[in-house]
Amino acid sequence: MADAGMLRFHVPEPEVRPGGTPDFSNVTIPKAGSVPRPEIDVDPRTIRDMAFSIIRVLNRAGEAVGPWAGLLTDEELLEGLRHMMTLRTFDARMQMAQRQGKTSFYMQHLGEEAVSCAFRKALQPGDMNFPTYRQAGLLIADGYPMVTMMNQIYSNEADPLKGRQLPIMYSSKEHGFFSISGNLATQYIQAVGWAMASAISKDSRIAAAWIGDGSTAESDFHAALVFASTYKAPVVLNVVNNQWAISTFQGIARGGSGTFAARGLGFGIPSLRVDGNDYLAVHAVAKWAIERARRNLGPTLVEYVTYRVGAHSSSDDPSAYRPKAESDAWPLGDPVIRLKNHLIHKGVWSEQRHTQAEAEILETVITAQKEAESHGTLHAGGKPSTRDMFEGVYAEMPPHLRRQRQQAGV
Ligand SMILES: Cc1ncc(C[n+]2csc(CCOP(=O)(O)OP(=O)(O)O)c2C)c(N)n1
Ligand SMILES: [Mg+2]
Repeated sequence: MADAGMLRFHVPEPEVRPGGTPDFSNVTIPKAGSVPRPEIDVDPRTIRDMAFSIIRVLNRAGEAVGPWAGLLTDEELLEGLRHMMTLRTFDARMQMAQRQGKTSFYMQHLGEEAVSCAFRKALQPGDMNFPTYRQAGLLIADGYPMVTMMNQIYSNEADPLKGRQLPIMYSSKEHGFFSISGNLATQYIQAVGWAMASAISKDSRIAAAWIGDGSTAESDFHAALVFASTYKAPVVLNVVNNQWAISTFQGIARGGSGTFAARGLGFGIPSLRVDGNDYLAVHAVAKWAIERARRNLGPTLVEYVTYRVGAHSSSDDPSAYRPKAESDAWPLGDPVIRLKNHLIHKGVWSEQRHTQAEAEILETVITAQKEAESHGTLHAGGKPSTRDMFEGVYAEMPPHLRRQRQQAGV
């Protein structure tokens, strides 16, 4: 009782700092196949424990096991592997392009490829994602042209967004990819609002909201959950828990709730956790949640348990705040290697075909990059026209902008 009467202030601390030995012994990993698959119209009160477990399909031997397995054909799985490999190669090339000064900024998905690639395949055309900057797999897996993505990254003359957005902040209505906003968590309330509007107009398209672990600390996240639960909006509420928010570990935003999925329980929202490095598990859980939304059963909160292997962005150096080998110690492995091993186990893939696919994909990405660079990069070649800067915002241009445009001579 030495400090009776003296108040204490608690700041959660990560287990390990740079120089320490990575330790994930506090991350409880259930066996693959061990979490049941409830009926779509399950009473949310009966599955509250799912917010504290992890749905997994792929086991260590590369087998797909349990009630969430068996939804995808071999062809679909091979396509999924190709999407993830493409995203990884795209990332590596664009990261390098940033280092070469061809763009000002880049953000990688390393280790998180399964989340966005598998989720996209569970959606239908017309559904709308409200993504963050770490879900480019939604575009890659939907066949959005890589050249167009690169044009945006280079802010060149063929950039569909005309240099108005930060590199990687894509936008494509046709591909169900709402314009990315750098203001974290704003997309969560927008997704719920869009979903409500879809229901009000008696449409059949559902929305998917995306947020990172750190951004759940924003009040927009909580406001979105109020609206989603009260109005049973047709929306899937995705939380990508990659353990880090730049240099802040997930324990800060998670606070005392135990898991991010558990945040949904107070709102009566069915809340699941899934192995985010397991393509099959992500896809199966996404299907389940999307079907609930489409059948007017309301929102589902899904926490993807994964790990951000790369730096936060091209402006970040993680060795300043976490042990260098921490990603190697991550107990859920690598999503590309796990799906590759599964397909080899099934006899529909091999090391040799994988190496060959890597080379083919690299060639495709380089070809796209050459084409994009022919339209210009940050410091060389074609740029969006100065005139574009004035267009497309106001239906009728205000006098002060008209004057500025005249001054600029465009
Ligand atoms: C409202 C707001 N606050 C802070 C930032 C600065 N910021 C950009 S990314 C980031 C970390 C986000 O971490 P998380 O939500 O876990 O997503 P991750 O980067 O891990 O995918 C922060 C703090 C911002 N862009 N917007
Ligand atoms: Mg994060």
